[in-house]
Amino acid sequence: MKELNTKKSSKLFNEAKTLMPGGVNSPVRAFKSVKRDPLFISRAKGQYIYDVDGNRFIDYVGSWGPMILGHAHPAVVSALKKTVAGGTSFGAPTPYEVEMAKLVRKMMPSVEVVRMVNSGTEATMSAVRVARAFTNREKIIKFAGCYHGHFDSFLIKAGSGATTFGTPDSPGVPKDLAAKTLVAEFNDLDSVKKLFDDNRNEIAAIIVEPVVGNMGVVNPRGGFLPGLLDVAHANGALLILDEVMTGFRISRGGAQEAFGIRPDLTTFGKIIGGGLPVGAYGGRREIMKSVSPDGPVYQAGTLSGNPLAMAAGLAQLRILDKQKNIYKRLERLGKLLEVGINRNLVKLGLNYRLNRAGSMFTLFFTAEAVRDFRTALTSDTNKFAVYFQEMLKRGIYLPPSQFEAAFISTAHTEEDIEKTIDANYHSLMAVG
Ligand code: KE4
Repeated sequence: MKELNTKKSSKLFNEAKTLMPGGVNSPVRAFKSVKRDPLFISRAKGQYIYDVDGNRFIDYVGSWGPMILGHAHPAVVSALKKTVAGGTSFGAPTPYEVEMAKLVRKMMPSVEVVRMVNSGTEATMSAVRVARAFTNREKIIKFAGCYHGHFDSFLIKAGSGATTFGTPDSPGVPKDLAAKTLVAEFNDLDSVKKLFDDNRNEIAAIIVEPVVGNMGVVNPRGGFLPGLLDVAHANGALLILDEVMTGFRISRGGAQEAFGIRPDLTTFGKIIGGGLPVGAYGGRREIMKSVSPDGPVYQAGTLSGNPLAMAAGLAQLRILDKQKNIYKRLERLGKLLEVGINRNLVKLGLNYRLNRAGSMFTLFFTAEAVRDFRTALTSDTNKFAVYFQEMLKRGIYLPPSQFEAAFISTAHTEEDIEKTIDANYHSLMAVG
């Protein structure tokens, strides 16, 4: 397979590295784990992205989730054009925010009251602050392998075993704050119960990715999510569903609709902004009324509810809310890809594992069923790096890490999926 011409990207990357940490504004974009320079993207349309060297790729990153309708969707572009003509930010309430709050509540009825912020991290850190205030407790439970943004309380690695206190997973995180984050194992309710037994009346909340995207895609076992809600409530704690990735992605009403559970708080990001910086958190009215200026829990933001971001998010959400069969189409494309890749694995006598949740998927380079972080880590990341580069040469742009979710959009076609299956076959042969 011929090598890609990415000279302009590499020239830009060399300059970027003298200006920004690692030459990027978010670490995963640096392509470190796939052992090549990142591509600098000039534009995107529908399912395609185009790099500065003129290469075109079928895009399965979709800006890490927001682009569920594909890039530069006409409804989003025209909403932005119309809105920008009237100004970009007022630092005052706008009708757009009312519309957005109403639509979020309609699509996710557990969210009785919602606050807009500017990123998924802001949403999750604020939800944890509210949970700590509402319960008057300080500890939280998260799961190994789940990512909720870069708030200090989340940058924690499990102590030895999953039952000891968290320790910082990044310099700069205070040890005594880290100790308030307890780490359990995803899909292991007993590991959660033990933490509650060992920390009676001290745990404010459990925060969980209901379908994990950040160790690669890992689905909850039957009963796990309802079990979390029960064990949280039995111990006077709240359940926070981090739906930054799954919200409006795996179903119209996110994971809470797909799995039929009503969390106390939900966090959002990505899709809700249509590609612009937006996050949100919300839930039960009695909890959210503690948020300033109704209540004493302070949280604020200059650009929260920004009119441009609201316009883009509303344009996208209204289509997801109204257009019939969107999620059926995403499921059909996802299934087509899953069947094709599994057929390739059988043909090649390979036992790698494909996990999928609707239009989110990850091919793990391991023979073990991937159910949690421990099994995800059995993947061969060197093989993944070779696979990533082989797929890139064949015009397929995957997330540049074994431990990330890939995303299909409604702009992808059956033909794109067939092309991807074919590229997958030849790339797997190259990996061996
Ligand atoms: P942001 O602060 O990046 O908007 O959202 C943080 C976040 C919170 N919760 C979940 C479930 C998330 O997936 C994320 C962010 N996801 C990563 C991709 N795995 C963002 C990509 C990046 O860090 O550049």
